[in-house]
Amino acid sequence: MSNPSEFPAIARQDPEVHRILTAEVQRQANCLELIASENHVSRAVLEAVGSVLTNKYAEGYPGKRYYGGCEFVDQIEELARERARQLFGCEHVNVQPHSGSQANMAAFMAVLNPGDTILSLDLAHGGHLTHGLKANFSGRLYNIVHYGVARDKEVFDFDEIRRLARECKPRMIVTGASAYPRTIDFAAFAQIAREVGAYLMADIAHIAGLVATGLHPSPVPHADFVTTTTHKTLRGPRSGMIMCKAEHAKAVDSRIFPGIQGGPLMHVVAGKAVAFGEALRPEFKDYQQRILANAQALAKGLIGFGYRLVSGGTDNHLMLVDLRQVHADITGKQAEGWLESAGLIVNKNMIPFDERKPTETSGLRIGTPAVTTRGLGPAEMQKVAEWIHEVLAARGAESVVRTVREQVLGMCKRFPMPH
Ligand code: DSN
Repeated sequence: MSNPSEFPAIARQDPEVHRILTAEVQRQANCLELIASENHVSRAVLEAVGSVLTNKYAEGYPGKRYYGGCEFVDQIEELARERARQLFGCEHVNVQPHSGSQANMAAFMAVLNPGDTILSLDLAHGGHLTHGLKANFSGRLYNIVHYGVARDKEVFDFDEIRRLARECKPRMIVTGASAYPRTIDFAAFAQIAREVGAYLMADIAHIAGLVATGLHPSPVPHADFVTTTTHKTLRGPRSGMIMCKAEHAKAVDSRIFPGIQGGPLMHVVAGKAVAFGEALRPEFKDYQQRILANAQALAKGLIGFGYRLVSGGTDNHLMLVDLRQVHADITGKQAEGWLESAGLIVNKNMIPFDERKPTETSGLRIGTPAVTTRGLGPAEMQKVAEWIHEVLAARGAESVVRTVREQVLGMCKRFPMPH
C-alpha cells in the first residue's frame, strides 16, 4: 500500500493513526530494508491479513471447532496446511502458531518436561532467544547447555557438539539460527541426536524460503520437529508454523491449542495460505536464487572495502560484518544509527566471541531478502556496499549521510515497493 489514500476509513476516523501509518508507509518506500529477517509481502498477502477473517473465533482445528460458523475458516486452514505439506514435504503441520516463539514453545512442550536438558546454539554465536536465553521462557523452564561456533573458522564444530552432547545427554538438540551465514548440515546434527538418544528440532525461520525451494538442504527428513516463522525469506505474514513427524502430531496440536494459545488468527492463517501459494510457483525459486546472488554480491563488495565477514563470507541470505577490522572504534549501535540516517536499515549484531555488550556490539547483520523483493540486483548491491563504507568511514558525518541519503532515495524511486 504505497499510496496513503488507500487508508480512507482510517483517514476519516482517526487522523492520529493515519498520520503514523502513512509515515511508516513512506519510510518503507524510501529506505532500503537490509534487516535479514524482514521482507515486503505481496498485495495479496496484505489483503488476506487485512480481511474480515480477523472477526472469527475458531478455537480447535478444522472439523473440530468450539464455535459455529467455521465452514470457511476450516477451508482456509486446510488449504494452508495442504500447501505447507507440499512446500516442505512434511508428515504433519500446524499453521496456528502466532509466532516463531510460540512454535518453538509448543515443539518443546510436545516432548519435554521442565528441567529437561536442551543443547542449543548460543544467542551470542547466532542462536535465538527462544533457544535458551536465561531471561526467556526457554531458559527459565529448561536446563540449557549451549554450543557455539569454533573460534578459528567461526562455523559449527561437530566434534565439539558431539562431545558436549555425550557429556550433557540432552533430551533435545536444537539447531537453526538467527545469525549464521553458512549452510547448516542437518544430517550431521541428526546423527549426533541419534547417538545420544535426543530429539532433534530445527528452527528454519531465517532460511525457510531457501529450504522450500531446495536451495538449502532440508531438515524435514532428519528432524523430529521443524519450526519456522513465515515472514522472513518465506515472505508471508508475520507468524509461525510447526512441522513434525506423524508420531508427534497429536502432541504438537494439543500443545498449541489448548496448551499455549486460544483462537488462531484466521486472517493470518489466510495470509499464510496465500504466501504458500506464491512460494509454490516457479518464480519463487527464481526470487530465492536472486536473494543468494545479491548476498554474494554484497559480501564481495564489503570485502572489497576491507571488511571482515564472520566465517569469511556467506552461503545464504545474510552476512555478519565484523566492524573491528576496518573501524575498531565504531560500535554496531553507532553504525546502525548512521546507516539509518542514510536510509540503509540494518541491525547491530553480536559477532562470535564479541567483547562488546549486546546493546553495543562489534558487528552488523545485513540481509538481502527485502531488497531482492524490490528488484535490486548485484550491481545495486555493489552500490549499497559503497554507501555503507562511505557512511562508516565518515563516522556518520552529516554531509556524507545527506549525499548518500539522496542517492538511496533515487534508488528507491527506481525500484518501487511491490504493491
Ligand atoms: N528477531 C528475529 C531476527 O531478527 O532474526 C528472530 O526472531
